[in-house]
Amino acid sequence: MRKSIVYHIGTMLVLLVLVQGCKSEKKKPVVTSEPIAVNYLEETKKDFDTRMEWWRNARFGMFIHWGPYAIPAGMYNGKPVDGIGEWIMNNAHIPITEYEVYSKQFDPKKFNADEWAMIMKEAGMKYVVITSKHHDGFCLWDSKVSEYDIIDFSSYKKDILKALSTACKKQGIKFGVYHSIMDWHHPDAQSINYPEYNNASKPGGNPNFPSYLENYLKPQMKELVDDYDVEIMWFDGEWIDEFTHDQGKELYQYVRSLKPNILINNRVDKGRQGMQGMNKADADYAGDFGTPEQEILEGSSTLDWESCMTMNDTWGFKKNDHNWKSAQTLIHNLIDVTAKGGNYLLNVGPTSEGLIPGPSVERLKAVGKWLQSNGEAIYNTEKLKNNYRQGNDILFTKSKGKDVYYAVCLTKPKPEVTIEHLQPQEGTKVTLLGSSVPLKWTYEQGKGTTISVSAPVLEELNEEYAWTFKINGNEIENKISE
Ligand code: H79
Repeated sequence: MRKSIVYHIGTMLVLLVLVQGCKSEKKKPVVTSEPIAVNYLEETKKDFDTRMEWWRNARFGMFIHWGPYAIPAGMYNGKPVDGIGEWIMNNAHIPITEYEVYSKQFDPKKFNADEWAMIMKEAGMKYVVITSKHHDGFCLWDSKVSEYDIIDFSSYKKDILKALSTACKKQGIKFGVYHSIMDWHHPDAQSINYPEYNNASKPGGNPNFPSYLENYLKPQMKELVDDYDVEIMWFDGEWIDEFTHDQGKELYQYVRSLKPNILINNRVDKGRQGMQGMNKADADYAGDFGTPEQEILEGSSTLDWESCMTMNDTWGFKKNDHNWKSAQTLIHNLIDVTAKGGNYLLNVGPTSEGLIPGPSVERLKAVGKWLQSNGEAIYNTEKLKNNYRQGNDILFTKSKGKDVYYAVCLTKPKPEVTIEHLQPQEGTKVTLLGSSVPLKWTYEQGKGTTISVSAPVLEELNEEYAWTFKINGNEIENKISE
């Protein structure tokens, strides 16, 4: 009986769909060969918020700088080369044909995409951005418009991006690529800013740059978006003279047209103000988020932003760079960025063999361990309306859409801690993340919430980096810290 009702309903639905189908078939406008132009720069705030949602909730991602520069690893002719490792071609003035020898040799036998994805996962990272192509021009996938790639040029001959994209998908990690607009290898892109790789006799830069954009860069965008599940297109090298604001807007439109819900950083256009990374206000620049580099915004921002940072002093691997930031610094940076409404894109520079350096892995494990108990103060959070911090030692975050607040202490809490900016709901329990023991608290108007931190609770937590109070309640509006 039931079956037949279901069957009949099913038949009716099919008929309805058919009838509807015919109706809409009749009404269809005349089809022309012109594509329907959508202006992706005129998105509603609601559509923008929807597109940005996963990224805003993710907070923490891995940046990977990897390419042939991992072979010299900061050394040239037996001497150390100053500066960031992936710039060695420029900094040591290495001729193209000589640099190509590294590219040929590139053969990372120990690369294991699943291991990398596991390192991200255990670190609590929710997305990754890897160099599909850095300024040196070498491509980590089998690009159909290039012979200068991992399959056609190097000894390795396996598609690195494909392996990583697949491995990340298995772990639920979103995949993004860093793609340099500046290209020191492509003859149509070598720039006047970099005379070693340019015919400096051409004023105004490389006259063939528009052809490079149309016939090389854009086809590469299509390959990456179509075949690698790219969710973030992270441009760089946009400052060269050849690249214009109009080309930036056009490139943005093009990449969005390939995948309307993709995210694109502000280096797709010319708006970025140096290393601070946010856009200038003098024009309508394309790009979904600002990109402070090696720094964190001074205060919070209502715009979307992501701080990218190294763990030592280089992006691409340098064998002599041992200047590692401590796990504590990395954790404090993540908290600081989160409280100010940003994301943290933390870099690793794998070796030429394909290994993420031990000191990086060690630190990422410590961050991951901290996030295991404190993650709810980071993921799916928003900044507070009035204050993101109290003094230098306490930072605030808030669960999205809930009256749940977090006060993260960067130093070990004293037996009594007063949180000036939060008021707990009556009768609510205040805890430290990682412990379920309720802590005694009192609230006094004008002073704030004083929490008694019991010594055994602290001891049992055995935390060394940052301590998070969780408070159901509300924000006190009259205190402005910045
Ligand atoms: O990929 C990594 C580096 O190789 C690349 N960006 C990160 C993510 C990079 N870092 N530093 N640089 C490139 C040096 C570029 C500096 C400058 Fe400029 C370019 C100085 C002047 C032009 C950036 C744009 C700062 C001011 C304008």
